[in-house]
Amino acid sequence: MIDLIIKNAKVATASDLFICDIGVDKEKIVFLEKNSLKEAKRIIDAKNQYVLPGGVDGHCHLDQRTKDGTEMSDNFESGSRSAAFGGTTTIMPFAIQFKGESLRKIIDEYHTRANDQSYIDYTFHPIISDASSKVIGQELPAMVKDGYTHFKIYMTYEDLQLNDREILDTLEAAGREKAVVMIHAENYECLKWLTEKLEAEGKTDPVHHSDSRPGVVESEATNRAIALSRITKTPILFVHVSDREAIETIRNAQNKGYKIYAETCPQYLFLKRDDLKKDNFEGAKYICSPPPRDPENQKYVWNGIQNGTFDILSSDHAPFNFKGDKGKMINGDKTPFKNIPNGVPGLETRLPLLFSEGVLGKKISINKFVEVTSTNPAKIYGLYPKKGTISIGSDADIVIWDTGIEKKIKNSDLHHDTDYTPYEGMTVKCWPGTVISRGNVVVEDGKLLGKKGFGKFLKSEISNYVY
Ligand code: DUC
Ligand code: ZN
Ligand code: ZN
Repeated sequence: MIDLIIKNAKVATASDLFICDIGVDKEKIVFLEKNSLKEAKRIIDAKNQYVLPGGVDGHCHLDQRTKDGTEMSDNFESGSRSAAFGGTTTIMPFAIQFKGESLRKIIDEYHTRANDQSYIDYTFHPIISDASSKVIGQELPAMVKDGYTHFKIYMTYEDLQLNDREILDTLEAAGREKAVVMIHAENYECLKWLTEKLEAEGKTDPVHHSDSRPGVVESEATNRAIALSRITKTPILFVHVSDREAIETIRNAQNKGYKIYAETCPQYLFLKRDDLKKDNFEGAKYICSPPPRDPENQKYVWNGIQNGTFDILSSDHAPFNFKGDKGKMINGDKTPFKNIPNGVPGLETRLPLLFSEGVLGKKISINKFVEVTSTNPAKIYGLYPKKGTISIGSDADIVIWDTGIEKKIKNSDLHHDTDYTPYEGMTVKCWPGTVISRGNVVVEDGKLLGKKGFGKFLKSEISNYVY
């Protein structure tokens, strides 16, 4: 007898929508059949609700080392727990390299942070901030061979940024090794210059974070990174794209046939610049980079999802507590914006927000939802078809969604360890009811049934996107 059958499932993949029963045995999907007469140790009736592949969150930060005295408020345990409650069954956080460090060392160190902690499966993206010839020439090829086939580089942040020449060297090596390069595109010199001007005028409140990083800071770097990608003939993937001009620049390059991929995040669909103006330092809760833009800009982000400019929608969960001296208030409630840690939490709310406003709000199809939140990140980061779809032989990572409900998002109901959500008070019309990871029920009826440490590290294959 097999382990589980989910009956009467309205299954959506990135390409299809059909009603069937799903058979699960030994962590895998073993059949998709209409009105199956087979027996199983457990039967769950999905009652014709949507049954989707578990979400794959291609970009989140957990227990990431910092250099400024701040501390992330979520680690692998709390982050993976809240991801599971939000319908995500695979996460991809970042192993950060600071200058002078070996990639091998930082990957090993990050494994010790993750080991036996996660409720769901995970892989890592290394961050390369030291593009020395040893790192690029020896460590990067070894890393790719070991199953870390995707990494991130930065065009900003004092400690992390690579200059154009270093980016060229890194892209050339990535192209040779067939690694996916994720790029944080903001022009560091421009935002530093703007920051100094704002400080000289005494403008250090949270909202001025947004003034230090106007859209052109992002679109200039985007345009330049595309040029560097063309020169080295290496595909690139822009992460957390927010600005309309940057979106147009990416779209133009894609239309010309360049292999340019892009990710956006809920903060650019649901948050806005004015949120950073909130009183009592509350604006700091919304500081992330790039910053939330104006409501008009949100239409361009939706359109970029609709027309395929964006391949992926990730959370970019970058959690810092609002209160206390390790997070947003590292220097009290007058901390100048320059010193406020960047990032917003969002692992648990990513899928309900997009499903509710996107699918139920008729902005995108259910197939597009699955594509950008599960299938494409699995494909781009070399985990497909093990992850990212409902098909025979795939891991049984499955979410049964409740729709026809109304739920107000409240931080007190979420399962991360962060003391706020920027989406407090927003109403969604769906929520994951049952969340299954490799055939094991992790969350059911609002209860955590999964086990810490069940989640395993996933080695990535070379992505088809960088052929
Ligand atoms: N970049 C990220 O990827 N996440 C949070 C903040 C940032 O600058
Ligand atoms: Zn970034
Ligand atoms: Zn990020």
